[in-house]
Amino acid sequence: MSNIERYLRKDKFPHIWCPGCGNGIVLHAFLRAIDKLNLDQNQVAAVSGIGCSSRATGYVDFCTIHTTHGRALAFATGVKFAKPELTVFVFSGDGDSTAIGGNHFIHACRRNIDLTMIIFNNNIYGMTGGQYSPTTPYMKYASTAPYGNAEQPFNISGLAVAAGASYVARGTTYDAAQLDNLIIKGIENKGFSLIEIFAPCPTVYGRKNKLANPVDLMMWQKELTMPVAKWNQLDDEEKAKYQPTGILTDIDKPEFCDEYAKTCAKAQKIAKGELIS
Ligand SMILES: Cc1ncc(C[n+]2csc(CCOP(=O)(O)OP(=O)(O)O)c2C)c(N)n1
Ligand code: SF4
Repeated sequence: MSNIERYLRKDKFPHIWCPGCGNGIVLHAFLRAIDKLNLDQNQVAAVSGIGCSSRATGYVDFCTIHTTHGRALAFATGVKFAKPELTVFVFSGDGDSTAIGGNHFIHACRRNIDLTMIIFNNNIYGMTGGQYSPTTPYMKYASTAPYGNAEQPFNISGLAVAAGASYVARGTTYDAAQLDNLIIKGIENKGFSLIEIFAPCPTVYGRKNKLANPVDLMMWQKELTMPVAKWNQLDDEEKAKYQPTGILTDIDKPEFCDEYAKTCAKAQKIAKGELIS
């Protein structure tokens, strides 16, 4: 049995993902990262919402919860608070995390709670038949945008940086080898870590946008992205054409569970008369 196979719940296979879907590439990178860090399976928790990508929690042999649409971060916050010793992951789609779950997302970033969130960004609601999501690019097609999407998309990583996450990285399934390191660095960060991964959906997004061949979607990722060091050299007009990849933010910042524990200790001292507020 390979190192990776021991993390899989084989009785849950075959999985639901379509041929050419990027979700398996992301999950494989996640498992390689766990394996490289040699994390104890019983000390790892993975929490997901609802969507094709969120099915990932069913396939991995950790402490897992498949929760409700958009609410994975709320459950994960509870898990981390109750069991701070666990390494807690959140798997989420672009719809799950930035549409119905958008408010949880910005506040988890702001609090800097020690969770590692992986967003599988496929620019669409895959599971429910291709409604446009907050990351569907302008004028791309979706089942709810048959004449093109008139909305401007979120830049998820940019949103996380602005909202206060201490570690933010972006990668693609085209450059799968880079993902392990981006995820490892996120696990090592004590605070909220977001790894946004462009993961193609050939069946829904691709089919509606003349990119049904998974290789075409990979080439789209390649053309759309650029390593952040190279991107930083561009002028603003050129920057707008590309999405930087790699580590976008990595800062030291107080972590929420630690700060909350300190506040509780202070409150207890005040209650016992050992401290005046
Ligand atoms: C409260 C609620 N509203 C709507 C749905 C229907 N629903 C299930 S998955 C989904 C969208 C998933 O899209 P995304 O998060 O981008 O994940 P993907 O399937 O693309 O991986 C929706 C709207 C639901 N399950 N629960
Ligand atoms: S519908 Fe799209 S996101 Fe869902 S499994 Fe198929 S290819 Fe992947």
